[in-house]
Amino acid sequence: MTLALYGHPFSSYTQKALIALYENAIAFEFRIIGPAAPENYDRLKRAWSLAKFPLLEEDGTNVFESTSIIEYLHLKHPGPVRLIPNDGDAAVETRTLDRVFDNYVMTPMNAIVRNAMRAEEDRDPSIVTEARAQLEAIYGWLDQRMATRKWAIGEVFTLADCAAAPSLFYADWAHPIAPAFVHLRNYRQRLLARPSYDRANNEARPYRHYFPLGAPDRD
Ligand SMILES: N[C@@H](CCC(=O)N[C@@H](CS)C(=O)NCC(=O)O)C(=O)O
Repeated sequence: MTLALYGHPFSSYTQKALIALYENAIAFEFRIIGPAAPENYDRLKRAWSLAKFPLLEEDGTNVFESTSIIEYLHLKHPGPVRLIPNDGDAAVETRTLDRVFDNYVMTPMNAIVRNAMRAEEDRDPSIVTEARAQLEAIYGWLDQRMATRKWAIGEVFTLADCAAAPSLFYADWAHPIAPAFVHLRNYRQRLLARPSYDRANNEARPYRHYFPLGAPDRD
């Protein structure tokens, strides 16, 4: 039985899935998407025609979308860290916060990054202005929320924190979290110190030069 994850160490959504694998020490094979392994990209493309990664493969089953990958791991490879709480209300809150981080942190952060990757003449400053405003709004909302919580939904580390770690990591690079948002900044630091994310972050270090806005000399 082989569990394989297709992705790239520097990819935010790959990191989200890696955190879940590392939290419960699940054995898997990492298959990198990149020029050195074209066969991995071919496999990804056959399994999911949009070729977005990560993709999880197990004995002929393909699971794409990072949230669904974590839901799959929760069902098929349960471990001591229950990333989806058993309590129904807490599970709804977890899934809501997972959507918040993907849709309202990761998406505007990606918009800024993708714009910077375009040729100079194709860049659109209005995309960046809008994305910065969206990030500023969600930073404020999250800062209030994190004033009374250790992790996204409270005392337990969940799927929502798997989404939060890479999204806040890169969002702060693209649009720094202001010092006034002290609760959010502290939460980001807690995420960075979590061993599962620390490992994913360290594995991504060799690729920091890929960050089109220039990676800051920290974190
Ligand atoms: N909603 C997807 C997003 C996946 C995604 O956009 N992945 C990026 C890498 S972080 C990707 O595949 N980029 C290459 C592309 O869009 O062709 C998920 O949660 O897995």
